[in-house]
Amino acid sequence: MMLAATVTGLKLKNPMMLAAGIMGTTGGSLKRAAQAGAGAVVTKSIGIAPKAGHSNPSMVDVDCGYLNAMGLPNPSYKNFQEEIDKAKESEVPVIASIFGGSADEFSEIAGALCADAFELNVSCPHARGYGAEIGTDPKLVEEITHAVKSAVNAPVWVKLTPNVTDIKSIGLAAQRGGADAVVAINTVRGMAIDIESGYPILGNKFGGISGRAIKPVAIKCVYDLYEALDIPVIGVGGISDWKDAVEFIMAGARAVQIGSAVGENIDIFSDISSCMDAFLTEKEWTLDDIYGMAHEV
Ligand code: RRO
Repeated sequence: MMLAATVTGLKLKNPMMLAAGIMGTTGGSLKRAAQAGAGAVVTKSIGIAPKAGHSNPSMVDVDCGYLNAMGLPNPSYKNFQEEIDKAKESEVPVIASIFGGSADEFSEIAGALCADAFELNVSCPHARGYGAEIGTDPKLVEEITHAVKSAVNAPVWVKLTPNVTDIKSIGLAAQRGGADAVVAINTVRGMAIDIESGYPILGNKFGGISGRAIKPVAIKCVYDLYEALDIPVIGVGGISDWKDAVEFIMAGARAVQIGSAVGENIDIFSDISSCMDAFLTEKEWTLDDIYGMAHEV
């Protein structure tokens, strides 16, 4: 296979990673995704203190994807290093997704964890004081990125929200703060209502959409960020087969992450790898050839 890729210095056997939030709470499940062929795995977002999350229902199947408002459930960084270490047994890079309410919280968590890279979650669409409430403010994004860069000796990725007018300005803020890459996109704000009762379905009333429905939104964000930034873009949002992954790379993604579709088929990583490899061989293209190809026209 000719799919090896280097992303912010991390060597990946293929550019398909497990996205944050899916199977990412235990070392065992992260290891399972790695064994299924993921080139790297990202943990569930981890914070300062243990958190139960929003009340149920916290996830619902909607047309073309899922709507979730999990509410950042996590065991806290103080109880998480052993899960990262267990995931490391799989010998693929393990990226710690972290969230906080301030630059100090982000750097406390990152400084205490040992991981191959950190993904800063400044993009959860439904968490008061966290996520997108921070990630829509370029000054805060720059400050947090800079603080984490000073606290760790590992690549720092910043995961962006699409729920903004201009994602490029947030990407540029991450770049100014010293980010090694940006990850685009987190879920798109959404809502569903039960027509029998007239009530919002989610316990939190609204949440974030993932899955097929958001792929074109993500492709446009990746395309715009590729043009605006000097650092690599990692694409995520609605990838469900190898053609989607190729499309993201052509839009300008150095690597991609897969979340919702893993729930239906854990073998998606190896399925995509073998089909992408066959496609590149048939076209006589390399990964580098298709990287950003859509910008050449
Ligand atoms: O836990 C969540 O509810 C959640 C997070 Br942290 C996130 O970043 N994105 C999302 O859709 N849900």
